[in-house]
Parts: sequence; C-alpha cells; structure tokens
Amino acid sequence: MFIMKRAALILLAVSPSSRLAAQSGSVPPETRTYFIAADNVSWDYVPGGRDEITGQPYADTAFFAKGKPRPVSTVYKKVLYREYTDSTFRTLKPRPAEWQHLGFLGPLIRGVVGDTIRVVFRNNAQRPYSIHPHGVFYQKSAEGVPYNDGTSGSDKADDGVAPGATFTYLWIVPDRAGPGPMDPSSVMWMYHSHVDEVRDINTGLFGPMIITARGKARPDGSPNDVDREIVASFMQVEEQSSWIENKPFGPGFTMDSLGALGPIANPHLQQDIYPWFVKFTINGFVHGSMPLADLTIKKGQRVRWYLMASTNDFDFHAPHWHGNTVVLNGMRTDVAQLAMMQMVSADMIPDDVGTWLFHCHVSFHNEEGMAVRYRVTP
Ligand SMILES: [Cu+2]
Repeated sequence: MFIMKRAALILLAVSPSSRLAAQSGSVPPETRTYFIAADNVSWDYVPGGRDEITGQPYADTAFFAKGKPRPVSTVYKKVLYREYTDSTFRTLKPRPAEWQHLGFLGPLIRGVVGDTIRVVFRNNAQRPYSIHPHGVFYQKSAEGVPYNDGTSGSDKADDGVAPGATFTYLWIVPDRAGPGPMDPSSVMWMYHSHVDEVRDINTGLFGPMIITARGKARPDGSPNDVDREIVASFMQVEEQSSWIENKPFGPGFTMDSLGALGPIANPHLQQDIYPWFVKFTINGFVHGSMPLADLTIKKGQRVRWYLMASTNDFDFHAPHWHGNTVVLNGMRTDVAQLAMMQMVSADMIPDDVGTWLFHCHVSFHNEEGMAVRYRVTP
C-alpha cells in the first residue's frame, strides 16, 4: 500500500500536466499534432446523381430546361485540405463514419483550452497556399497571411507555403479561444488558406476546428456533455473565383459565352446565371446529395451543431431544421442566422423521429440546392 502511494506521489511529481488535470478534473494539456496537405482533388457536388430533395434524377435549374446548354458534369477540380497519418504524407488518415458529413471541408482539428495545436502542412498543389486559423493564439510566424505587417525573415515563412514545401504551424489555445459565458462547452472556429483569401477559399481550402473548455473534454478533446457533433458549412462556392478553371459546360465555355446565348427570358437574371458557376452547398453537397446515413442521429441524443458561412459577397444564410428545435445563444429556435464567415453552435435533443429537411431559408439558395436531409432514428 505504501509503495503504491509512493508511486502515485512520484507520478504526480514528474508530471505537472497530470497534476493540473487532477486539480481541474480534466484531461491534461497536450500538444495535438495534425498532418494536413493541400491536395488536388476532383469533387462531385452530386455524388449519387440524384436530387434527393425531389427524389428524382439530378437535373439543373429551370434555365437549362429552356433549350440552353446544360452542364456536362457535376465534378469540379478543387484543392482540398486532407489529413495524413504522419509526416511522410503517404497515407491518408481515414475519416471516421461520424465525420463523413464534412464532405469537401478540411479535417476536423481539435483542441482543449490549455493545449497547443501543431499542424504540419504540406502543399501538394500548384501555387502557394497557407493555413490561417480563427480564434486560437498565433504569433506572426504562424498567422498564414501575407500583408504589410512590418515582419521579415522567418516571420514570413507561414504567409504562403510554396508548392512542394512543408511548414509547421504552432497555435496555442488560451482561455479566450474557448467558450465564452453564453457558449456551450465547445465552440467551432474555421481555418482556411489566406494567401488570396477569396480565391483560396473558393478553390476549396476551408475547414473546422473545435475547441472544448478545460474540464469539459474527453481525452480525444471532444466535449463530454454531448453525444454527437455535426459541422455544417453553408457556402456559395463561386467556382469562377477558383484558382482552377473548371469547364462545367465543356471545353471553350466561359463566363463570356453567356453573352452569346442571347437575351435571357427569366426576369430573375441572377438566379439564372448563378448556377452556371456558383454552387449553393452545405459541405460541398447540393440538392440533398449528402448521404442520409452521414446525418443520422438518435432520438434523445445530445447533438451539437456547429454552423458557419463562407466569404463571398452576400454569403448570408438562414439554416432551418425541420422537425426539431435547438438552443442557440441560450434561446430556443429552429432557424439560425449566418453572416459572412460567422460561426455559431446550437444544441439539439431530437424528439421527433423521421427524415427531415435541413436547408437555407434564403429562398433562392434553397431553390439552387442548399438543402440536405437529416434522419432521427428511435
Ligand atoms: Cu443561404
């Protein structure tokens, strides 16, 4: 007995972090390392080929039904953040089933207040990209943005990582990166490439980071008072602003080709032109194309939804859950509001079993496909 007690004392003496953990009742602070590359990836906005909101084979919007050209493909070339198992960047880290719904978003980065986050970033693409995080603490050497900030030398290496190069970002997670007084036990921040913020994001470099309060985390960093977490990014992806020129209407067709089509009869001109190049997506899915299995939750589960929007003009959204309600900022609702790059958390305890719509309530976003389904099982 004496020996066991002594062993415990020695352990406490040599491990200040575990002593801190014992005092706070939380997991000890740690450095969480992620290996993330910017990869060339072909992304299909309609992977199943079906409009699962109407339950019909996928067809583009009314404009194309009037004898105009139709897209030849729903597959676009993108550059996406993808997670690898180690610094060789040879093996992709499999995405767990509960995170398949992230779609074209980057991998989930987790941290607990008190941690350090270390991201080893490899640029496998054709032009400089970076990782700029929101919320966490970074010095000028790990901000991931080039601008006239009075720095030089090694403080510039993070600004844009050259094709083929690797850079390690170090971010610490102080209290002010964790939940505030009105927040639940965890909050989401976004991260994205910021060499050219608009073009980089429309190219596809955008992802989620979840920070959990100290004392409220499981060893893996997840909040210990929820059963399931879901990230939904409402984005009007402007493919014409991507660094990669896609040709959704076949070779030779560009924005300028629109003029050659002659007058457009529909008075809702914007709505007609938008879907040529702009994708109204949730996590890269349109018209219900996110597999229902990826958004299946159970009645009575404690579900935390993290919502965010993108960077383009008028990237305003109104996510609406059918069938169930949430608590957001301490208030009850079933419609959230997102302005550009806004991030919110909402807690749901589903009580209504069924397959339900989850869509943007900006009406033309909804018409253009900003909708998925989620399922509540008994
Ligand atoms: Cu919207």
